[in-house]
Amino acid sequence: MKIFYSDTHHHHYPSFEVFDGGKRVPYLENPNRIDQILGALQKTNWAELTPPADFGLDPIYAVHDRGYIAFLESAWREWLALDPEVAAAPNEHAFLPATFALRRTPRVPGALLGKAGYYMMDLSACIVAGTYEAILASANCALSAAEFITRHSSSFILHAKRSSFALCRPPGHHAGKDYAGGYCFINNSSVAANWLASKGKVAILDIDYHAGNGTQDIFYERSDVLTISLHGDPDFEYPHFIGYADETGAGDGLGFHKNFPMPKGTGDEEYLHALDEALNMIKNFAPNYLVMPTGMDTFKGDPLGTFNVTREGFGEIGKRIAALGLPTVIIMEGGYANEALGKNVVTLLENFK
Ligand code: OKP
Ligand code: ZN
Repeated sequence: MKIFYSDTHHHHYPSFEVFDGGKRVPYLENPNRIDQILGALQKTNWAELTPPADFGLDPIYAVHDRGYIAFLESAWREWLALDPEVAAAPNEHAFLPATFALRRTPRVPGALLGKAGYYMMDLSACIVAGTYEAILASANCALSAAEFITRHSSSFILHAKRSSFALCRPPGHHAGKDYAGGYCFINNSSVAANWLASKGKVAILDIDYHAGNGTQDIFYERSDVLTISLHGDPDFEYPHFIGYADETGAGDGLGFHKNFPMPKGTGDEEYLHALDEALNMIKNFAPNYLVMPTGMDTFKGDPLGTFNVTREGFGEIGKRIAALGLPTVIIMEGGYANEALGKNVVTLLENFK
């Protein structure tokens, strides 16, 4: 199986994030996550690691606002120039605002901190020196994996050969057209799905524990991309303001978005029940391609999750999705139980090789 990976992600490693209550904690979305997954993949005999190609900025601008991307590109440099304390010890700092745009108007403020409060939704998408470089490499992994399935889907009979894995970091599904949040900056899955949409119908099935709010926003008024997310109910869980069952798309996109909010303690059986309903929707939509933002934070004991999905559960989830027989791009999102992460990813991927 083709796996698109770049070690550039190591350059994005903020020394902290800010949790609820203002608590500074070590950055949970850390490089070790991906190192664990790589380690597990390297023990298999089927993982073909490949560096991503450079797709340039156009496929990113096709999804994201140019002013937002310009902000991501220059924020760290501007912050360094503004604050001598940061320049003196850059590794101990991360760029974050403390004032947020509650309900936004089209006016983007001129000041760097004003822009930050406008373009960021929380205190987890910390920007450091290597962030911009890492988010471009991450998006290029997703695009390369998408391109791979278009090149190879017609020439192989076995569906297993028609899938690819983008080992993305930073993740993407919380990033909207013009905002960062939840460790996400560029919405890798949406960039890949939008790129694929020029070649056929696309379904996005988000199985990360958290609602894919960015992806929901980006495709909410489109009928050519079906978006589905299974997640912890935003009534108790991050991202709190989006991901509810009654959000089903708008305009042309009405009926082309579906959320499956689920309660704390959701285990394999309940999860698979919701998944079957999602899979039926995908069958009815009859897409040419499937994009699968994949988080392992539904795993029992994940530090950011409340579900009890087991490793066997991941095997069954992968089996049922692979049974759709669609050319599939699997894109790494969350999962923070680092020691279990590698085996969990491999268990899911085994179904697509
Ligand atoms: C990213 B992904 C909880 C704070 C939540 C952000 C979580 C982002 C999850 N106390 N912080 O979907 O795995
Ligand atoms: Zn998550």
